[in-house]
Amino acid sequence: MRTIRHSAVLGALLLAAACGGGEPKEAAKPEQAAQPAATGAVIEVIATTDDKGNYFEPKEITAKPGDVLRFKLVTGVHNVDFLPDSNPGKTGLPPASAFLQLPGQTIDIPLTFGEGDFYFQCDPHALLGMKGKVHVKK
Ligand SMILES: [Cu+2]
Repeated sequence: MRTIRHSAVLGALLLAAACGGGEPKEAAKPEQAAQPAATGAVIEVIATTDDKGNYFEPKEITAKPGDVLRFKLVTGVHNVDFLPDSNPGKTGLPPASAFLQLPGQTIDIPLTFGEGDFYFQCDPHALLGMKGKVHVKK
């Protein structure tokens, strides 16, 4: 009788040890579907085409983790892509966005993928220099 009870207690302890200590895993979030949490600043970046070319303005941004980059179309057809090739070693990058086609349309990208320098581009105009960088630091 005593032995059985001890085994049960020991088993429970082992189970607790096995379950404890792990990092809680974050559930996968739907990409760009949810409204960003209103904890950070919203930083507007325009995407436009004019006689200077195709460009983001500003093209260099400093932000904090949790801020939101709001890309807003002025003219032209543009997207936003945090290309993995331009961001070696970075994880959790957002997927390439859909194309903005209507003036005033926006895409919000919450800066939830860590600190550091992150490079983005408009895919069809990257070779024409439509690129930008966000420096994310607490
Ligand atoms: Cu473009």
